[in-house]
Amino acid sequence: MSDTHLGSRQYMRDDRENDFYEAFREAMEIAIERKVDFIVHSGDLFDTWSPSNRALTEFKETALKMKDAGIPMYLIMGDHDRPKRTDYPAAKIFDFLGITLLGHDGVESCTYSKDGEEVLIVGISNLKGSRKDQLIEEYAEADKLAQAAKNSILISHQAVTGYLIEDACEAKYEDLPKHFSYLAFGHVHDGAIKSDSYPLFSYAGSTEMKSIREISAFLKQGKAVNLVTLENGEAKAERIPLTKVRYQFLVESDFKSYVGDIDKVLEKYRDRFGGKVPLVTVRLNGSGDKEEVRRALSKYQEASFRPPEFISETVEIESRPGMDTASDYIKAYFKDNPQLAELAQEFYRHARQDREEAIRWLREKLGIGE
Ligand SMILES: [Mn+2]
Repeated sequence: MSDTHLGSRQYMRDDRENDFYEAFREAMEIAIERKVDFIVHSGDLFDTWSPSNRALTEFKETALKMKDAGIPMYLIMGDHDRPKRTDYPAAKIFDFLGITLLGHDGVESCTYSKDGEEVLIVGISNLKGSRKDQLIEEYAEADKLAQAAKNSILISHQAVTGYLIEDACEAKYEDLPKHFSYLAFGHVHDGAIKSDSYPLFSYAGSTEMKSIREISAFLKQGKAVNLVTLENGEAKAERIPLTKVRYQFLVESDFKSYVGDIDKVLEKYRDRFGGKVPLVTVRLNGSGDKEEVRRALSKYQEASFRPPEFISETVEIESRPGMDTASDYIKAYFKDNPQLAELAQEFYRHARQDREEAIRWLREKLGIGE
């Protein structure tokens, strides 16, 4: 499994925080039910390198159950949960519960053995920024280790060509090690599996939707974990669907047709909601009565809605005496949405310090991105 992002509060909603815990618990229940020998987690266990006490506690409770079931977990850090500078990784706190964190500074390996069978598990935690150039060397070193083992797994958290837009990729698919039985990757949230060539390669994918961009793949293939069987150096995987993921929709429409468009998607997927109220983002083009839209959305029983987004409309700002700071103009621009004005101001403050950090902060706040 991968990218569980415990502690994520998408759109700053309580229900979304719970959804991530629930999806994680379901993944673990599958592991117990299917009597797996061990779990491989490919990074972004937590949503940040400094998780909330709630997120840590949720993880501890599940890890205790896994310990009772005799199922250890091997994992690496993703880009989200690798600590800055000198702090320790959060997952390392739980080593006494059978949690093994691999590859802090590069390739690290350990062996799982049971009934005379051995599996070499090699992990490389996420390498980015200046560390990225190290990646090819680390993969080469990992491949050397794999040559000497019959059954082997590589855990890595990077973007590989063919699975994300070219610009965002950190490694070429062709450059991945070839001697492993299974390449268990994390980072790309839309699950994918490539079983027509050796080694078996997979992005298990996130267990819940972290970004609005994951909606379309989710509607096609759902979210899942991989149940992997290793035998004589060959790996086979079965995708086991997660049934508790909350349905989300993005309805892009206009003031005339949005009600019909919302009804259409709800109708189409209604029998799959599984007891969880779906969450809908409505994005409207053109201009019209916004209050009327908010009223119409609040009448739905069957779905909950994020505040609607109104796009491509002209905003006129009236210039008044005394308006001299950027903050005054931001407030004037967002005059009918003080919440958005506050967000914009906060973003502006961050951006003045450090542009990259500001974008990261904003993505986090809005729940966008991997
Ligand atoms: Mn992730």
